[in-house]
Amino acid sequence: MQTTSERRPFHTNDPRLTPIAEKVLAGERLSFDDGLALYRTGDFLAVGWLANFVRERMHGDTTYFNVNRHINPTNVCVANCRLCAFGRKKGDPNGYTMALEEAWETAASGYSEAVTEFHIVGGLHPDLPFEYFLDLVRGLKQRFPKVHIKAFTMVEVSFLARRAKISIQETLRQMREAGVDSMPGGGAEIFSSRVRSFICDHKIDGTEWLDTARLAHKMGFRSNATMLYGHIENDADRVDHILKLRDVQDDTGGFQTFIPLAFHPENTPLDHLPVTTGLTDLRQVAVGRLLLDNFAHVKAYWQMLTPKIAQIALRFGADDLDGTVIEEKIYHDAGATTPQGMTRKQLCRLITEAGRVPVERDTLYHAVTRTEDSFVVAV
Ligand code: V47
Repeated sequence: MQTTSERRPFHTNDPRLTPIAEKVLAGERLSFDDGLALYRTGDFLAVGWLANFVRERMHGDTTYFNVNRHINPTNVCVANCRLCAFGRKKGDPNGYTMALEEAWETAASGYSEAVTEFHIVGGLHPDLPFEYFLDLVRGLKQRFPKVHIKAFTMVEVSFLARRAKISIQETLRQMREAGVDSMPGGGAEIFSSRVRSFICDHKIDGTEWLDTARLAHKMGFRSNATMLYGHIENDADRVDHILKLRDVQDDTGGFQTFIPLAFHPENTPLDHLPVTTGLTDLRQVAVGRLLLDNFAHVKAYWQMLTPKIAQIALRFGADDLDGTVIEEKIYHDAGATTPQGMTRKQLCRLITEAGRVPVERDTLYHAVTRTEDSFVVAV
């Protein structure tokens, strides 16, 4: 089949891709089987071409990044997930829990870069009361009223609700009152119960993750959605995961960004598994872009992909690189060798050299313009 995009004609030597390409070019929704074919075809560049076509139709050359700081208040966690190198059991000498003052100081130590977002996630601590997390957020809002607080995954929300013996709805209501503005996409892993029962058996199941996201969206929160790949899942598990996200998005429209996360096995009980390859990483970005026709953004999280693969991903469907990410811990505990942060200048260079146009954004994708020592968000 020969069709033209603005740049060059589409071509594939895999006949399975021809009807898929027709749907993509016509803006039609792809099916489960289309998703499987995109994973299984050997014509990897054709998959990338299609994802890039969609990405450019939605965003042109614009590529987003933000200036954010990660805060992980504790690594003490009851979940003991096989996928994780970050969590520690209570009493472990390498466990830590920040006093509130310490968490606020940690936030302040990155403020010189004028961050627009605090990204807060942590372990499921057996003893910390819900009030600790609310006070943490209240204190941040008081000290940094202009900074957006993206905090607590669906897994943490569900855990905190259970500990506080209140409903998920009431938990979300109190979080919002304390100052949480939106929620990160972590903890989704892979929704398949077969996989989940092996990689994170004590975590909420996929249905509960999706129901919590649905409820949060209906209460007005925006959130992200992740998919952890490169462990024991198969292609059908990945497609199933992505289509479940698409279903919730049809219902709520509350997801902003899809973020595929490559499994890093080092220092986890699954350290015998190989790390993902560049082609596998790029394919997740591309398939995500093609199946998630109702998601505005696909993020190439450079901390996990490496800056080099993330840069190429900007031509395979991604329109967002995440951010400066001061002090990432979760991947670095699992052996990531990427730097723990990047400056705005370094990120802009990656984007520009990929032939794209960098746009600094806030968490909700409003453009940010910088003055000498502050920032202004265009609404
Ligand atoms: O939920 C944990 C993953 C996630 C490992 O919403 C691991 O903007 C690989 O969700 N190897 C946390 N992955 C990170 C996350 C995230 C990151 C960036 C942006 C956003 C956002 C969210 O990291 C966990 C889990 O899926 N993870 N351990 C590991 N060994």
